[in-house]
Amino acid sequence: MKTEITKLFGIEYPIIQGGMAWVATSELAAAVSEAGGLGIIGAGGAPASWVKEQIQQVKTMTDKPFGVNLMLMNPEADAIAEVIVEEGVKVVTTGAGSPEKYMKMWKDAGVKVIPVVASVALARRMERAGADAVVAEGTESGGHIGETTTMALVPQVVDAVSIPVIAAGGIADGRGVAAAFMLGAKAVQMGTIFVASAESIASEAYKNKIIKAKDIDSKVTGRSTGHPVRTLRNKQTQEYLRLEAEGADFEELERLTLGGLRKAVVDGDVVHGSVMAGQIAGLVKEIRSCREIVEGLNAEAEALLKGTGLYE
Ligand code: TUI
Repeated sequence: MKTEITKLFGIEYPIIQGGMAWVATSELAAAVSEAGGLGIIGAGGAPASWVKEQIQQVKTMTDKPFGVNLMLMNPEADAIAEVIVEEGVKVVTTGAGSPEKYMKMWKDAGVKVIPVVASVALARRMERAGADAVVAEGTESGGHIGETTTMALVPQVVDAVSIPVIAAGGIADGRGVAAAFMLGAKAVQMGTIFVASAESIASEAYKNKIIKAKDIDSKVTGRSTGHPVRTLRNKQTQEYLRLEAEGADFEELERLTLGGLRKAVVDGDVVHGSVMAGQIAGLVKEIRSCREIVEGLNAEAEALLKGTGLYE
């Protein structure tokens, strides 16, 4: 399926991998890009030196386009923004804030800028600031989230901006991709399904927790602190939600989750760690290669959308 987004990035399929902290390493990004989607290195909270190494590694693994996600709360965000330019990265996505202060530097260097937004207001602001497209990310997503569902957010963002919109949140099969296209999206971004892919470096325990998850198994912690985060329920979420209900202060809650994602992804501690995943985890039933995922979902969506004129 060719769309404005496949043309903008020079990719085969309108499928983008989320820039997930700890999980979106060179291995995953290269596998998704090699499969014809857009692989993304997730800077998360990592130092700029790590991001630079990962970019250099992906270049040795694939000649296809790939991107970097800059999580804007990263203390080294300024340095990473420069690494992106120095390394000639073609596409950057951003999360958890507004990338306005880097926009001129990136645009001058010919980097395509795709902010992830959770509201119409931020989508509009990003278009005015010069964004090439936006990812409209619904509250079904894993990790740091906004309030509005994908079903409600995507068509409202599509109507509000004239740049292409990429839908994210709650998508993990061809039906989801087709639905996103019906809402006006020109591509999808997915995270959870790629965490559970063969090439993902996430621990077996993390992948198994996604495979075993049911529809109701995710919880949102941190609503009281203004940083809502969706993870699969475990001892950590239980404890967090109990403390939050008792009115615990920000520092105490932060202590509980500090280093939690690393614990789950790298150490495989899915009991006390943060198992970030979306509501669609219940639909992910097996571990597949990135190629099987990208080609499979594209084929399913194409069959469903045939004759709609929503792609070439
Ligand atoms: O960024 C994400 N998802 C993330 S970031 C992350 S790392 C993290 N770990 C623990 C706690 C907090 C973060 C894990 N998952 N998605 C993109 C996204 N951006 N979702 C929502 C937003 C967002 C929210 C508010 C973007 C901008 C914003 O306000 C910006 C402004 O200036 O108004």
